[in-house]
Amino acid sequence: MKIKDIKIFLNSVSRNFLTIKIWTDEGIYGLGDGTLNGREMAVVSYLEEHIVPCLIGKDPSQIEDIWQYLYKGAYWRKGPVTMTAIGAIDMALWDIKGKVAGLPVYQLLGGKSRKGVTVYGHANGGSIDEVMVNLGNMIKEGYKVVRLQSKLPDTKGSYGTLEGKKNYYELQSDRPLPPELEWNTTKYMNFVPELFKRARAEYGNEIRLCHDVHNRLTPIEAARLGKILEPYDLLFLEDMVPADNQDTYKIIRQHTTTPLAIGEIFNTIWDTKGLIENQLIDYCRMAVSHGGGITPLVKVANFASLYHVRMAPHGAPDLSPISSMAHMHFDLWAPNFAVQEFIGFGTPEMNTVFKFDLKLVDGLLYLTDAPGLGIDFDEEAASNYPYKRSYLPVNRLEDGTMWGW
Ligand code: KDG
Ligand code: MG
Repeated sequence: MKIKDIKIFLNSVSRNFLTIKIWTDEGIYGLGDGTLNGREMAVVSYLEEHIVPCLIGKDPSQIEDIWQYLYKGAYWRKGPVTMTAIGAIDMALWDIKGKVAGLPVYQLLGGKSRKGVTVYGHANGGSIDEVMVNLGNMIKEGYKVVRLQSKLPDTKGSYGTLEGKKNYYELQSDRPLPPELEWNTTKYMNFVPELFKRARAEYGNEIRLCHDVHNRLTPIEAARLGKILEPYDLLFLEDMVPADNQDTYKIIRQHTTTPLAIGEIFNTIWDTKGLIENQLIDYCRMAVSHGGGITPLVKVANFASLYHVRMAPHGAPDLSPISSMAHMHFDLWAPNFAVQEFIGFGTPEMNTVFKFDLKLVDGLLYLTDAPGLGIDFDEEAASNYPYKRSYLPVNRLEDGTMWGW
């Protein structure tokens, strides 16, 4: 079997998604997600100009060799654009392998380690009251783990909501230039404990809760937040500070027992190495798309398992349903999987384009035994939704200083 063609689709189906379809000479195809929020065209061009020509005629069953060829062979290793492009190819090759074998991908990885995938949903809101209502509804729906994010009072925009729209930033597709928002660490530090205090007072201690700090604190502020939140027993605090300097996590770790999660912007196992082997984190959030595919994520999981670090892959709305399905197979297999971020089954528009079969029962997602990744992509329906340039927001302190969003 040989790779005959690789097609690239960039569509704004509720938001921009980059999908690839690898065709073999035997009429089987595989699908991959190459979406890199706000930098989609860079991945398109990396694929079109630098990957596709090298793969035509290659044997699609040689997944490991193709991965090494694209990673080592480029000479220029790592980086989100390179690794997302490789990730899309890798997913599609696993999809093909599963279809050829007539088996779901989790079987090729070693079979199921659990009956279903525990997910965490998001309870967002423009105020604590609103988050509490959403949390209550999610508990009624059966969620066992919920992430809480609330808009900060008296600030211009805040992570988790989009002013009047109360929607995900990641789902917006109408920002031809990055909107500018405001950040105030003092207000945040005073406000967040109240959010979790209310959640515990109103819903008790059984529901598992988490929160995403989105890289907005300094190490010592992060250490303090972790300590303040200890009484509310979080499953994890995510992205307290960027891990460009992995040693900063030592400062946080020595002050708090609140579990720490990071990894959604990691591209290779090297981004995880120091954090995992020094036992500075508890959950690794690497994703199949931005982390270079299923092949390297399996290696990260195995490495993490030596240090009691568990996998909790990124599942924001800017990962396409193809990544979500690839995660499902990975999550079912990985012995040290913990929880999958899950934001629902997609918008009606998305459901005309991406076809898959998942069931959510009592906070666990269940997969069918369809071969490969178990997802299809309707090219014709997708062509109704042309790409629109769109950015994530940027953040500034009140005095105008650039900050992390
Ligand atoms: O594109 C950026 C998003 O993926 C990110 O903001 C989502 O932090 C995120 C999360 O944890 O889902
Ligand atoms: Mg995050």
